[in-house]
Amino acid sequence: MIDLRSDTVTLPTPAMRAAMAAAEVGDDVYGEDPTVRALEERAADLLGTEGALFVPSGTMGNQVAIACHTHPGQEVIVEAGSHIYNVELGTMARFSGVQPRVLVGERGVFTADQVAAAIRPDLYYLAPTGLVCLENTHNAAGGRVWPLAAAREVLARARARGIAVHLDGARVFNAAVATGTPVRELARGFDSVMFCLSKGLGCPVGSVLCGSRPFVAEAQRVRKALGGGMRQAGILAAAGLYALDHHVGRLAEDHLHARLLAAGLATLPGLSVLPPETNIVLVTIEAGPDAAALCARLRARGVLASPAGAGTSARQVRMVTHLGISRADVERTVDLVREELRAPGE
Ligand code: TLP
Repeated sequence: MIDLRSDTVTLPTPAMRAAMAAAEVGDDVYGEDPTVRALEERAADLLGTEGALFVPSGTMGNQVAIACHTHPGQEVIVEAGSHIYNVELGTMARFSGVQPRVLVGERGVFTADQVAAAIRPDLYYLAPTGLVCLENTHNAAGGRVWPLAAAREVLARARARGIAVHLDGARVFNAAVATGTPVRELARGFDSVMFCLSKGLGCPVGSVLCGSRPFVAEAQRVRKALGGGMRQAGILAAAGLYALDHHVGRLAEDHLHARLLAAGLATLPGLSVLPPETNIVLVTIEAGPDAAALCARLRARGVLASPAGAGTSARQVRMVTHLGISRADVERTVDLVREELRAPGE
């Protein structure tokens, strides 16, 4: 199977498994796992923050951050297509008692003026703005990189109003590699940054939440409250350390494969393809089968892809490149899509 549904489907390589098997471990709830500690130190160093916390998933990292930065009854400014708003089960309402304030960005990117206009004035009958969230790269916008200047304007405007800003950086390493910008530059100024190890970096499990020392201390309490205290987690953290050593630079290959895939698909009649900035290709089927039908036909031929919008889009298909996808896989996928777009029997 050529699995393009997500970069979450990557399997640990033999070398990563060897690093996991060799990991020195201890009970991390007692703070005694040296490999977890090493990963957290490494992450904090890379992101330029005082501390970091290993969490089981990106969703938990985002939601722990929201719980730490806000109080019940506040609002959180999010982008309309963001993962936090669309694909995290309304958890900010369930666990933090806050409501989203939704801004419609231009392909995932909103402006500092939009943020300034959405921040509530200090009137006792309004829900105070507690947090602003950005997503880099923006998943639903096809792995779009947040322009650094635009992010910095948002950060400055929020800071001027005393409001914290969290970065959902599930794929921030893709953004760093695509733009040649050190990840600490992309993280600078944020009050917290979550990045995922279990996406393009190829780990089986795990994300890291980075921020100041007091933020990480509170995040550790919230993680435990949510059941995210893990014991001999060094076995997972070892995969993270391995990935940070060996799987960051190679993301450029995934980006090249995404561009090749997009270019190949764009030549096919009936398709329009958003030129990818990183590893996510969004294909709109202007004429032909709908997204679910095309994905079903491709599955029967050995290619897995999903309707976009976490399965909600009727005419858009998402294909994600990752370390399990070769150039030959990309070429075969283009050939199979060409064949399957034709009506049966044609
Ligand atoms: N994204 C998954 C699905 O949930 C859509 C994927 O296949 O792309 N932030 C962003 C930007 C994400 O894309 C994701 C996962 C998360 C957070 C959540 O990470 P996990 O799945 O580890 O909870």
